[in-house]
Amino acid sequence: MENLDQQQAATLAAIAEAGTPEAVEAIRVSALGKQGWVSALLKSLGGMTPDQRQSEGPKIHAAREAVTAALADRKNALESAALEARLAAETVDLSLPAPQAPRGSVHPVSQVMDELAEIFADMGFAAASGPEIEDDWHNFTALNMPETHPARAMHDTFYFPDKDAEGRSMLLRTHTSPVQIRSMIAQGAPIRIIAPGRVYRSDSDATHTPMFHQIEGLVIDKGIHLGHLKWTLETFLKAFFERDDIVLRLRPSYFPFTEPSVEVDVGYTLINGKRVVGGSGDAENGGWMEVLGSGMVNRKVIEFGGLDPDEWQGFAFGTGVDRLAMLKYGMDDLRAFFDGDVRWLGHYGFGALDVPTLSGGVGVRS
Ligand code: 2NL
Repeated sequence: MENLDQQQAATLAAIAEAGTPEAVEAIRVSALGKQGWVSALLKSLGGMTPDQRQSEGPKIHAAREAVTAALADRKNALESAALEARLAAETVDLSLPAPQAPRGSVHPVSQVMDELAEIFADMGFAAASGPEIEDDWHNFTALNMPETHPARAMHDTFYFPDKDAEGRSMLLRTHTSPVQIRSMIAQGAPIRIIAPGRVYRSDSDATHTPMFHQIEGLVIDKGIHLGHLKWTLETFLKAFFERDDIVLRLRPSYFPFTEPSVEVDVGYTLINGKRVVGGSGDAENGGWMEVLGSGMVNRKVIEFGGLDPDEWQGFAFGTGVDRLAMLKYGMDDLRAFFDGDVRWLGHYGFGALDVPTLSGGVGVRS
């Protein structure tokens, strides 16, 4: 059995020296493999007398265990060393500056909608929204627009081919007024809301796009009169254009949903051939520009909203967000608003963090 001790010592020494997993595997085969010396010794037990077997068996088994354990230890050690080497080689330098990702910008229409929401929130108006696919009752009938009203024609409105379950014609809303009808019915009075959003009309030329953005406002309460309307719109326009010298001109007009109806003009001054909002439109170099339509809510509309017009009165107004944005930020082509040209957006867009606030300025640009 000297032979066994020698072979075991030689094998353990070889294992200790093995530098690669392949070398460890070769030693395993030479010792424990079918032709290996440990396997040969185990087989030799079969030809021994019981006495020999009793004295040699434990030694042979001990040798096998010692070799097996040494192989496993060496394999583990080599694997950890390989992992350490990889970790050392593959470190990431977190202090390196990351490549600059392209940054988007906030579209002027979104920016102006945010400004409007901020200004009106300060006056106690909540922002309301509703479906862009409407039925003709909410879009027309409830707004006192009879079956014969020209705006109902296919020529002006995008209709869907199928009617809804109640037999109503379905269409793309032509204004955000149905949102306010829905609010009246759902929440009752008093009401102070704005309804900003996309609206659709079958119209397309240099100054009209089939989809555009509108904002409407609705106040319903007791004892509301034209004075409240005038103060609200004047306060809004001063905050929006960020000027104290805003002068309004109210002209009588007609809308089916308001009575009386007023068109609101704002005075501007021509500076280097450009219209700058502010000052009386009657001054030299001045002029008037229509910016809003409004009026006292028609009694019939209050009734369609489920309220008693002898108890509740109100005013409403509406205007185009795209046009407001053009006026304030000096863009002169409406169609560029919907082209999605990133160069245009890069020039006219706003930073995502330039959130409009009354204290910081609603129209800040960093
Ligand atoms: C315009 C004029 C206007 C309204 C919208 C309205 C809504 C309800 C009741 C009564 Cl629910 N009125 N909205 C009133 C007057 C004018 O818009 O020139 N829009 C672009």
